[in-house]
Formats: sequence, C-alpha cells, structure tokens
Amino acid sequence: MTTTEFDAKAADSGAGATAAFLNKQGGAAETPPERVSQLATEVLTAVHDVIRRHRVTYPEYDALKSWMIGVGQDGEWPLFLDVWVEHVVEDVNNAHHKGNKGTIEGPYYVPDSPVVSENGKGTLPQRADEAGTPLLFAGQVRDLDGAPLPGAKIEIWHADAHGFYSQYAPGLPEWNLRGTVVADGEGRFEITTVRPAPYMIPTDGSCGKLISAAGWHAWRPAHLHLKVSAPGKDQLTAQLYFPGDAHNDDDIASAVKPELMLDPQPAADGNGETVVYDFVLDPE
Ligand code: MBD
Ligand code: FE
Repeated sequence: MTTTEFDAKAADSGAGATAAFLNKQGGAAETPPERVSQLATEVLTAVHDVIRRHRVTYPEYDALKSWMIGVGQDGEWPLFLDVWVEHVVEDVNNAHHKGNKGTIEGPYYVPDSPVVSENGKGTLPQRADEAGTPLLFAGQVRDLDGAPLPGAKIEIWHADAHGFYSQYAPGLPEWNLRGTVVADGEGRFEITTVRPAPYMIPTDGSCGKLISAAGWHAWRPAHLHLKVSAPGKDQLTAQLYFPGDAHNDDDIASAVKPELMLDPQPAADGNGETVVYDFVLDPE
C-alpha cells in the first residue's frame, strides 16, 4: 500500500457505506412469503450441510457468531456482500444483455454527482495537485444496432492514486474523482481524470479479519466505476480495468471480465495516457 497523508479506518468507510445504502433503499422488496421461505430455507440448509460435512465445533460456531456481530458493528455488511456475493447477483440478472458486459456496483457509488461536461467533454473534480498519471478516457455510447445515443449519461467514480474514494475516506474533497458526463449529439464523450491505484479493502475491520484468518489477500485491481444510461435503455453498471495489474486474475470481489479490460496508450502530447472504450446499451 502506498503511504498517505491520512489513515482510512474500516469503521469510517463502513459506517458511510451502510448509511448511504440505507438512504438509497426505498424499503424491502415486495417478495411473496413463498419465495422468502424457499430462499431462506435453502440458504439455511446450505449452512447446515457445511456444519455437518465439516463437523463444525462450538468454538468455531462462537467465532462465527462474534465475527457476524462485528461485521454489523463495523458497518461492513455492504462491503462484505458486495465483495463476496454481488458478482453472482450481477451475473444472474444481466446474463441476457447483448450489449456491454457489466459488473458489480460495489459499496461506494454516490448518486447525483456533479455534471462536469460541456459538449461531451469534461474533467472530473480533482485537487490542484491530484497525484497519478493523467488519463483521457474517450468513447461513444450506442444501441444494439450501432446507432449513437445522443445525450447518454456517463456517471463515473473511482479511487485516487492512493486507493481512496471520496466520501468514504477522510480528508478528500466531497466529489473528488466523481462526476457525470453527458455525451454529445453523437453519443461521444471525453473524460479527463487520473489513473486510479489498485484498491485494498479495509484490513482493520471484520472483512479484514476474515481475510487474514483465511490467509487471503485484500486487493482489487485498479478500476474505474461507471453507470451509463440513456432513455429507453437498460442502465449499464460496469467497471473498467487496466492490463498488467497484479490482481486482474485474483480480484477479491471476482468482478473482472475480459470484455472490461482497457487498452491505454501513451498520450500524443506525452502527458499521461489516452484510452478509447465504447458502450453498447441494451433496450429496457
Ligand atoms: C471497491 O472499490 C469495490 O469496487 C468493491 C466492489 C468492493 C470494495 C471496494
Ligand atoms: Fe471500487
């Protein structure tokens, strides 16, 4: 991990992610009791099977209990679920898409980021001395027939060059490296930002305890988060990755797909990198 001017605490980012999630939730889904019963029974049966198969002991059962209590106390249920469960939900729900592959949203999305574009071009909010390689990310948003989608909306958020997300780590400007870009009349966009660093999920909380107790690592490869939308189209939630990252093949969140790999090139003016990536949206 790179050294930073501040220390992000699991309990800070966890509490933030929990509050943000509860805030955006309209309430429980209207799930009929038959389905709740079936899903709950099958999950519990799977747990019972593991206990029987591995003869789980009382000390192990108590360790599980105190760990689960800790996940809640640290506010890490959003982190735990998005890292170890969401990728399957995403897979099941977006398998029918013929356009771009998507991937998980993760715990750090914030809606209504400032619109930073004019005629499809914009720079993400960043500090005057923002660290990291400048990155120009350009592309076009189209439908399945290849028709451009004028005015498509691209929401983008990502970690800084130290691996921290604004609003989930102390000391960062509120909307740092978060913004909304509206594509031009031909669905084209050009976003100026900096390359994010690989992301290490907090190791000082309960998710970190699981990782170290199991001998796993805590890393996600560097990634850009995106939500791309246009009227009449299914919103695409995706992440884009950088070739050569040490964790592209063992992302702790299992969210990398070959279709989501970028191909950055040195910028023509010698200042940083340029990358082109187009989006194809499915109909609603
Ligand atoms: C992240 O930045 C992220 O994208 C996911 C999925 C989980 C934890 C942190
Ligand atoms: Fe992320």
